[in-house]
Amino acid sequence: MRSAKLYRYRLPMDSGVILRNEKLLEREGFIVEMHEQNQVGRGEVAPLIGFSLESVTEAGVQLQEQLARWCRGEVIDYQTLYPSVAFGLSAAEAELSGELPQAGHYFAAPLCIGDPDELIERLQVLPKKVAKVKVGWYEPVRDGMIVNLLLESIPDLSLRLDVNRGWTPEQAAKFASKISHSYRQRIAYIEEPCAAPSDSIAFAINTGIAIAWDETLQESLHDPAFSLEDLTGVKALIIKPTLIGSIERCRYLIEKARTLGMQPVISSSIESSFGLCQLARLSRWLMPDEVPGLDTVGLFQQQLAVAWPGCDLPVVALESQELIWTS
Ligand code: OSB
Ligand code: MG
Repeated sequence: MRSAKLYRYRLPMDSGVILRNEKLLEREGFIVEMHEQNQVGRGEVAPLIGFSLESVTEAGVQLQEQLARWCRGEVIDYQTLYPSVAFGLSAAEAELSGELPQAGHYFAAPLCIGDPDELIERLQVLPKKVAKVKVGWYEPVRDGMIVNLLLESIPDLSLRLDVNRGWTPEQAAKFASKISHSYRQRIAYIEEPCAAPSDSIAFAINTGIAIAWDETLQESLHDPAFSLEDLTGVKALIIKPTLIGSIERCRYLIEKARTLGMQPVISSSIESSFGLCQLARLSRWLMPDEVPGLDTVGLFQQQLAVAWPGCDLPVVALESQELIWTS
């Protein structure tokens, strides 16, 4: 006998969260709960506005349909589903079957959006000093000086930077001119320095600073003829399961990236603490040695159902959210 429950959650965000120039006041999504033979598996489905092509409403409709079919004993065909729905359902199935291990990689790379002093403090407690800094919001010269200073003051620090395609080739060159040549290897990668992928590749070649695909990967995946071979030339590949699809699809990409010499990194799409903890488990399972990019729980005012280790925001129970469907 199979049964299922579907919750719709709404969580207030910290007042300063801005996504693609829009203020994000509230995060909305779903938690599915699948029951079979006294076992339970849960998953989060949370399309991200401005990033996912499907809306929350569209995802909810598809999710409910799929759950009803699953309860009747049918097999879920992940290839035909929205990425957010495929990810959440596959996570719930993997938990139900016991395939998704409990242990997680909760030492995510701390995310620094403004204050380098706070970052230095947070890095003290980490086993591996890897941090992520959002750059591109200020003058490229100023960003370059701050990054150079961070690398100078913490000799075992490795940095991931993210520009979200914000620089022109000239701005990117100005940034790089402030980074000492002897530190450039310690920039693990810059995510998408320029608007055009070819400019980002040229930047990497000209400066010796490695780059990673994030937006370029998400966009390419919409092409039915997508092939990861077309995206080589970068050091790392940012895998955001909510934007990519089922665990199986993420796993395929991770393995393929490795054979092509790229470093896959599991990263957040601002899931709730529940979803983030599952992503930490997924990361530990599929990439035990890789530090994931999951330091986004601090963007919320509340956690949901499961607490992120070390986070002292209040945790609201799943039962406090709206139960919209049950079988
Ligand atoms: O810019 O990479 C981004 C989260 C949601 C949407 C876009 C982005 C992000 C993150 C996640 O930066 C955190 C991380 O990758 O470390
Ligand atoms: Mg990015």
